[in-house]
Amino acid sequence: MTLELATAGESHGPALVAILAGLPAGLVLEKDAIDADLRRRQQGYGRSPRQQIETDEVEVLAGLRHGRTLGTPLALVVHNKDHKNWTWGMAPWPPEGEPQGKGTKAVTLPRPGHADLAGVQKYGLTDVRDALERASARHTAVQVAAGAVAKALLAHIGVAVQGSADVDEAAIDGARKDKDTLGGVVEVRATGVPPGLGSYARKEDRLDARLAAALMGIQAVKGVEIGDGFALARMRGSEAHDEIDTSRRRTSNRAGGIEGGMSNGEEVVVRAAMKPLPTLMKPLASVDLATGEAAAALVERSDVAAVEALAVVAEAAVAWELAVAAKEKFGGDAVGDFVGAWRAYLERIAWRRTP
Ligand code: EPS
Repeated sequence: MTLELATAGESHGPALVAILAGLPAGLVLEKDAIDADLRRRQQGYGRSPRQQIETDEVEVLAGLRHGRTLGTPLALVVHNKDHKNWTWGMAPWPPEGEPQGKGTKAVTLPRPGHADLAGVQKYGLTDVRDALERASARHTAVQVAAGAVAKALLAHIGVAVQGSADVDEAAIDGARKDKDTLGGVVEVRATGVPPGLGSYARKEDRLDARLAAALMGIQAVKGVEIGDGFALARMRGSEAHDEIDTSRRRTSNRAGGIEGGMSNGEEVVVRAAMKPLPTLMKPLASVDLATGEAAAALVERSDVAAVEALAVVAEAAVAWELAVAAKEKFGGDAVGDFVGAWRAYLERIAWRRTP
């Protein structure tokens, strides 16, 4: 069974939801490990005061019994604590009583760089909030929860995934002072990935294409590179490729662990570039959709920078894609089947992870 992920949830709605289908039975999950990743995502320099409202925690509604997966769809929920301030404005059903709290007035000032304008055009909306709530990066919380589950599965085959970000706190302080925002670059490294995840057979099978799509699917990501990526374009072939030694390992890793759309047994290295966040306290020029007049864009509480959060979200996205590719390769209705197929494969290709 293919590993599949479906999510739902708006930023200030009642909750974020994920359904993970295709997990093998008998996978032991630890609530603390999932919650630890949720906490990591909320931290980081430059985050919005919203993070003081939320203390993200996973709730499981289905697919788990006594901490072990049942091989049935796993349903995860992360509640939005801030919803209590939006019960009228974000009520799923027509709200009763007088408007109160946040989100009661229609947003008509689209922010350059956000989903606001194209969202209302595409879906025929009059209130930008109907677009921005789902477009918000808030729902990455539940994707991080799914990534934590993927990491638990990958741990059974010796694969570990870690994201990191370089953060310039002084630059973030400066941007905050100037009512501005910042982006940044994150890197994700996966160790223990055996050769042969993904395939050259079809473009949608390619592991690099899948990782790039997964990272591009995260809010504010505008660029992805695998290994030395763009720098490879300026090298000669003799400098760019990773030579093979007699143990079939590489003496360098400029390819970032992927060749021909498949993992090659080296560390998988990917980077994602995040644009500066588009909600500005000193807003850019826009149009008031209600009047058609020139106006400043919406000003709303937001992050100054979320690059450290992106490192955690990107780690989860890479872990999820690697788990999908590993499940595709090794199969298994029970965790033992999955691990058994992995062992047999490693024996056949005589591959051992580097220490
Ligand atoms: C976001 C705007 C801010 C961020 C939010 C993403 O939310 P709010 O408008 O409620 O302050 O804090 O991120 C999160 C809530 C989160 O948990 O990551 C946006 O517009 O994308």
